[in-house]
Amino acid sequence: MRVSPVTILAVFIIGFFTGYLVYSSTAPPPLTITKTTTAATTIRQTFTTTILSTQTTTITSSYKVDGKPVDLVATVYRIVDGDTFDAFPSGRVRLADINTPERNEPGYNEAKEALRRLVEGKKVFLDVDNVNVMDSYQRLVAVVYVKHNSTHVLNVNLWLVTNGYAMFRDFNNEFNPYTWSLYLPFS
Ligand SMILES: [Ca+2]
Ligand SMILES: [Ca+2]
Repeated sequence: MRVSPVTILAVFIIGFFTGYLVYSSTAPPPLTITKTTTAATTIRQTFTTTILSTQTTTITSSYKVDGKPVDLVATVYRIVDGDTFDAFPSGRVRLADINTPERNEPGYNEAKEALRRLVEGKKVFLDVDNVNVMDSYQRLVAVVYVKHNSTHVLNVNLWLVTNGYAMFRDFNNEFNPYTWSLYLPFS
């Protein structure tokens, strides 16, 4: 039996489309790329937005130091030096308006150990500088409070100065270190 070229062509075309239909119904969906942002960037953006706007979003905690709402509560997991630590979710925190000795300067280790005893592994209550939020190294600038007892917190920045581990350095920001009190009521 002779098969005409038209029949062969028709079978070929039908086969091609059948194959395509089977492929298109079973092929995986096109790859989509989801935009991701690192956690640190998200935290910083959220926090910066919060501080620079109205301080009324969920990040503002319900704790109060001296009757004023605490800007951020964080847990310290690493001491960097006498005036800097890493905490979650705040990221790196630089204690406002004080300065401790740099590495290889006298008093460096003592200041670092003093800060470690005060805050390492603990929950800290941060009053973040509303004026600049961060310094030029992207560290959150804050007055740091830690629980002293059930009714009061300790101003860590001031404690380091009064105990000889740090000096005041009054930067242009929200804080005036000469008005600080060592212990403040906490609720
Ligand atoms: Ca503040
Ligand atoms: Ca200041």
